[in-house]
Amino acid sequence: MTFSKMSGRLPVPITCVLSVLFASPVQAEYALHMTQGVTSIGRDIYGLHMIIFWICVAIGVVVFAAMAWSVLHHRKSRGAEAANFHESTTIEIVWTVIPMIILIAIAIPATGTLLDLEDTEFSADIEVQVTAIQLKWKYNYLDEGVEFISSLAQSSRDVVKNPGGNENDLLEVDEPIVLPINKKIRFLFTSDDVIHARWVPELAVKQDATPGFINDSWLVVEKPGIYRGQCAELCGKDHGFMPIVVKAVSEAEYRQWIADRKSDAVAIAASAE
Ligand SMILES: [Cu+2]
Repeated sequence: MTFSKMSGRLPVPITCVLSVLFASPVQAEYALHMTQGVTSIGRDIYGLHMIIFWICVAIGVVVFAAMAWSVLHHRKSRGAEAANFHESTTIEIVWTVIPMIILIAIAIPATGTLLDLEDTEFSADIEVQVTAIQLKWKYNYLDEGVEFISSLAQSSRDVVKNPGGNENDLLEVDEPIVLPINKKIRFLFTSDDVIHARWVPELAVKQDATPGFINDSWLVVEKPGIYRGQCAELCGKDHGFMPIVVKAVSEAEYRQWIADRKSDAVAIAASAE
């Protein structure tokens, strides 16, 4: 039976809800679920999220089923009378032990993922210092001596006057950060002015960039592509104009990009003399 045939027999409000839930174009537009991303850490966080989500669903089902059953079977019209008791040791033990078991079941995988997030061995292949500046991102490849500033692209600035038309409106930068895939990259975050936060959903970990402090995170990008993010901390009047574009490429392309950057820097220095 098709949905349209089936929905013809259902009350209007139910049809409306079913249409929203099952209409595929609508599902495609409403990407409400978190992304698995393209990093191992992203997948771990997604897995953790799903474990906790299903534990919450199970708790919700049990609690609401018990409530519904109690309301139906012990309603006043059936002549039910409320029990009157105090200090039941059994109940107190049950409602202490069950949540404890649930919390331990959540804490074990959560601690594992949290420990994974901390790069305690500092064994990165590449280290990049990321400095937030209202309203730009400065990247410094510490082992390469390559440093540059990435800010909102002119095409995105023009969009402010003439909005619409491009799905990446306000999400383009003049100089994207380039990273090789399958390499362990360690980021060191700080800020030159106020607190910013760096968040590229597909690269999973969100980190604050705080003046006077260094926060760090690490990742291994597993898939080449362009990944977009934004400053995720209200950092000033134009906070919404501080996008991030990450270009993940093969190692050979990354090496070539680093070499080009270095020779550009040499050429600029020579022309300034
Ligand atoms: Cu910011």
